[in-house]
Amino acid sequence: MIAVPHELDGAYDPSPARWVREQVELYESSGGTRGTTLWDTGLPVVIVTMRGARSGRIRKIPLMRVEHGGRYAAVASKAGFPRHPVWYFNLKANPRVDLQDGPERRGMIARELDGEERARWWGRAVVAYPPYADYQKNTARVIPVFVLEPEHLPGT
Ligand code: F42
Repeated sequence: MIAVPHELDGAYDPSPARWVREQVELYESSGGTRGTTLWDTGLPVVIVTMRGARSGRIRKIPLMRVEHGGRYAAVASKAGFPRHPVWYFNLKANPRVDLQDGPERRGMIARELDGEERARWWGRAVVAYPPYADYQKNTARVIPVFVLEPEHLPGT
Protein backbone atom coordinates (compact mmCIF):
# COMPACT_ATOMS: atom_id res chain seq x y z
CA MET A 1 0.00 0.00 0.00
CA ILE A 2 1.25 3.51 -0.79
CA ALA A 3 1.23 5.88 2.18
CA VAL A 4 -0.23 9.25 1.26
CA PRO A 5 1.73 11.93 3.14
CA HIS A 6 -0.35 14.17 5.36
CA GLU A 7 -0.41 17.71 4.00
CA LEU A 8 0.86 19.11 7.30
CA ASP A 9 3.73 16.70 7.79
CA GLY A 10 7.19 18.26 8.07
CA ALA A 11 9.71 19.79 10.42
CA TYR A 12 8.18 21.59 13.40
CA ASP A 13 9.63 24.86 14.70
CA PRO A 14 8.32 25.53 18.23
CA SER A 15 7.41 29.14 19.06
CA PRO A 16 10.26 31.35 20.30
CA ALA A 17 7.92 32.41 23.15
CA ARG A 18 8.43 29.97 26.01
CA TRP A 19 4.88 30.11 27.47
CA VAL A 20 3.41 29.48 24.02
CA ARG A 21 5.79 26.61 23.26
CA GLU A 22 5.13 25.00 26.64
CA GLN A 23 1.37 25.24 26.31
CA VAL A 24 1.50 23.53 22.90
CA GLU A 25 3.75 20.78 24.30
CA LEU A 26 1.52 20.11 27.31
CA TYR A 27 -1.69 20.20 25.25
CA GLU A 28 -0.40 17.79 22.63
CA SER A 29 1.54 15.42 24.90
CA SER A 30 -1.52 14.98 27.14
CA GLY A 31 -3.81 14.23 24.20
CA GLY A 32 -5.70 17.47 24.77
CA THR A 33 -6.46 16.87 28.45
CA ARG A 34 -3.96 19.29 30.07
CA GLY A 35 -2.89 22.84 29.26
CA THR A 36 -6.27 23.40 27.66
CA THR A 37 -7.06 26.78 29.27
CA LEU A 38 -5.47 30.22 29.33
CA TRP A 39 -3.64 30.54 32.65
CA ASP A 40 -6.01 31.12 35.56
CA THR A 41 -8.92 32.42 33.45
CA GLY A 42 -10.17 28.87 32.99
CA LEU A 43 -11.15 29.81 29.42
CA PRO A 44 -10.51 27.09 26.82
CA VAL A 45 -7.93 27.23 24.07
CA VAL A 46 -7.40 25.26 20.87
CA ILE A 47 -4.15 24.48 19.04
CA VAL A 48 -3.82 25.43 15.38
CA THR A 49 -1.10 23.75 13.30
CA MET A 50 -0.10 25.51 10.10
CA ARG A 51 2.65 25.83 7.53
CA GLY A 52 4.98 28.87 7.61
CA ALA A 53 4.48 31.26 4.70
CA ARG A 54 8.19 31.62 3.94
CA SER A 55 9.97 28.71 5.63
CA GLY A 56 7.40 26.04 4.73
CA ARG A 57 7.99 24.61 8.20
CA ILE A 58 5.29 23.57 10.66
CA ARG A 59 4.11 26.15 13.24
CA LYS A 60 1.69 25.60 16.12
CA ILE A 61 -0.17 28.28 18.06
CA PRO A 62 -2.70 28.20 20.89
CA LEU A 63 -5.73 30.44 20.33
CA MET A 64 -8.85 31.10 22.38
CA ARG A 65 -11.63 28.61 21.64
CA VAL A 66 -14.42 30.40 19.75
CA GLU A 67 -16.69 27.68 18.37
CA HIS A 68 -20.05 27.84 16.66
CA GLY A 69 -21.74 24.94 14.84
CA GLY A 70 -18.50 23.03 14.27
CA ARG A 71 -16.65 26.10 12.95
CA TYR A 72 -14.07 28.12 14.88
CA ALA A 73 -12.85 31.71 14.82
CA ALA A 74 -9.13 32.50 14.81
CA VAL A 75 -8.70 36.04 16.14
CA ALA A 76 -5.34 37.61 15.21
CA SER A 77 -5.29 39.88 18.26
CA LYS A 78 -1.78 39.30 19.61
CA ALA A 79 -3.00 41.12 22.72
CA GLY A 80 -3.59 44.37 20.78
CA PHE A 81 -0.05 44.66 19.37
CA PRO A 82 0.34 47.32 16.62
CA ARG A 83 1.19 44.66 14.00
CA HIS A 84 -0.54 41.44 12.99
CA PRO A 85 0.92 38.26 14.45
CA VAL A 86 3.19 36.44 11.99
CA TRP A 87 0.74 33.55 11.86
CA TYR A 88 -1.81 35.83 10.14
CA PHE A 89 0.39 35.74 7.01
CA ASN A 90 0.86 32.00 7.34
CA LEU A 91 -2.91 31.42 7.23
CA LYS A 92 -3.30 33.75 4.24
CA ALA A 93 -0.56 31.86 2.34
CA ASN A 94 -1.47 28.34 3.52
CA PRO A 95 -5.13 28.17 4.62
CA ARG A 96 -5.10 24.40 5.14
CA VAL A 97 -4.60 23.87 8.91
CA ASP A 98 -5.22 21.31 11.65
CA LEU A 99 -7.23 22.34 14.68
CA GLN A 100 -7.06 20.45 17.97
CA ASP A 101 -9.95 21.06 20.37
CA GLY A 102 -9.30 18.96 23.47
CA PRO A 103 -8.70 15.38 22.29
CA GLU A 104 -10.13 15.97 18.80
CA ARG A 105 -7.99 17.02 15.86
CA ARG A 106 -9.43 17.88 12.44
CA GLY A 107 -8.35 19.33 9.12
CA MET A 108 -9.76 22.80 8.51
CA ILE A 109 -9.64 25.59 5.95
CA ALA A 110 -9.00 29.15 7.19
CA ARG A 111 -10.81 32.05 5.51
CA GLU A 112 -10.44 35.70 6.54
CA LEU A 113 -13.76 37.41 7.17
CA ASP A 114 -15.05 40.87 6.42
CA GLY A 115 -18.28 42.84 6.65
CA GLU A 116 -21.27 41.34 8.37
CA GLU A 117 -19.75 37.87 8.66
CA ARG A 118 -16.73 39.29 10.49
CA ALA A 119 -19.00 41.32 12.77
CA ARG A 120 -21.01 38.20 13.65
CA TRP A 121 -17.90 36.18 14.52
CA TRP A 122 -16.33 39.14 16.35
CA GLY A 123 -19.41 39.19 18.59
CA ARG A 124 -18.99 35.48 19.33
CA ALA A 125 -15.27 35.98 19.99
CA VAL A 126 -15.88 38.74 22.55
CA VAL A 127 -18.46 36.57 24.34
CA ALA A 128 -15.93 33.71 24.52
CA TYR A 129 -13.04 35.97 25.55
CA PRO A 130 -14.07 39.51 26.63
CA PRO A 131 -10.51 40.99 26.59
CA TYR A 132 -10.61 40.94 22.77
CA ALA A 133 -12.75 44.10 23.01
CA ASP A 134 -9.98 45.90 24.96
CA TYR A 135 -7.33 44.66 22.53
CA GLN A 136 -9.29 46.26 19.66
CA LYS A 137 -9.58 49.56 21.58
CA ASN A 138 -5.83 49.61 22.16
CA THR A 139 -4.69 49.19 18.56
CA ALA A 140 -5.20 51.22 15.37
CA ARG A 141 -5.36 48.11 13.19
CA VAL A 142 -8.62 46.26 12.65
CA ILE A 143 -8.00 42.88 14.29
CA PRO A 144 -8.34 40.19 11.62
CA VAL A 145 -10.81 37.35 12.17
CA PHE A 146 -10.67 34.04 10.31
CA VAL A 147 -13.25 31.30 10.33
CA LEU A 148 -11.79 27.79 10.36
CA GLU A 149 -14.17 25.41 8.64
CA PRO A 150 -13.90 21.63 8.61
CA GLU A 151 -12.79 20.27 5.25
CA HIS A 152 -15.86 18.06 5.28
CA LEU A 153 -18.69 19.63 7.26
CA PRO A 154 -21.81 17.44 7.29
CA GLY A 155 -24.61 19.02 5.31
CA THR A 156 -22.41 21.43 3.33
N1 F42 B 1 -2.76 35.04 20.00
C1 F42 B 1 -3.70 35.64 19.28
O1 F42 B 1 -3.39 36.40 18.35
N2 F42 B 1 -5.04 35.39 19.54
C2 F42 B 1 -5.44 34.54 20.54
O2 F42 B 1 -6.65 34.31 20.70
C3 F42 B 1 -4.42 33.93 21.33
C4 F42 B 1 -4.72 33.06 22.39
C5 F42 B 1 -3.71 32.40 23.08
C6 F42 B 1 -4.01 31.49 24.11
C7 F42 B 1 -3.01 30.82 24.76
C8 F42 B 1 -1.68 31.04 24.38
O3 F42 B 1 -0.70 30.35 24.99
C9 F42 B 1 -1.34 31.94 23.38
C10 F42 B 1 -2.36 32.65 22.72
N3 F42 B 1 -2.07 33.54 21.71
C11 F42 B 1 -3.07 34.18 21.00
C12 F42 B 1 -0.68 33.80 21.28
C13 F42 B 1 -0.44 33.05 19.95
O4 F42 B 1 -0.35 31.66 20.18
C14 F42 B 1 0.84 33.54 19.24
O5 F42 B 1 1.93 33.12 19.99
C15 F42 B 1 0.86 35.06 19.10
O6 F42 B 1 -0.31 35.48 18.41
C16 F42 B 1 2.08 35.52 18.34
O7 F42 B 1 2.10 34.91 17.06
P1 F42 B 1 3.32 35.18 16.07
O8 F42 B 1 3.09 34.30 14.85
O9 F42 B 1 3.51 36.64 15.81
O10 F42 B 1 4.55 34.59 16.92
C17 F42 B 1 5.88 35.00 16.80
C18 F42 B 1 6.44 35.32 18.18
C19 F42 B 1 6.63 33.81 16.22
O11 F42 B 1 6.31 32.65 16.49
N4 F42 B 1 7.58 34.09 15.40
C20 F42 B 1 8.35 33.04 14.74
C21 F42 B 1 9.80 33.28 14.88
O12 F42 B 1 10.53 32.29 14.74
O13 F42 B 1 10.18 34.44 15.13
C22 F42 B 1 8.01 33.03 13.28
C23 F42 B 1 7.02 32.01 13.08
C24 F42 B 1 6.53 31.95 11.63
O14 F42 B 1 5.38 31.60 11.47
N5 F42 B 1 7.34 32.23 10.54
C25 F42 B 1 6.85 32.14 9.17
C26 F42 B 1 7.47 31.01 8.42
O15 F42 B 1 7.43 31.00 7.16
O16 F42 B 1 7.90 30.03 9.07
C27 F42 B 1 6.97 33.45 8.43
C28 F42 B 1 8.19 34.27 8.73
C29 F42 B 1 8.08 35.68 8.13
O17 F42 B 1 8.93 36.51 8.50
O18 F42 B 1 7.18 35.95 7.31
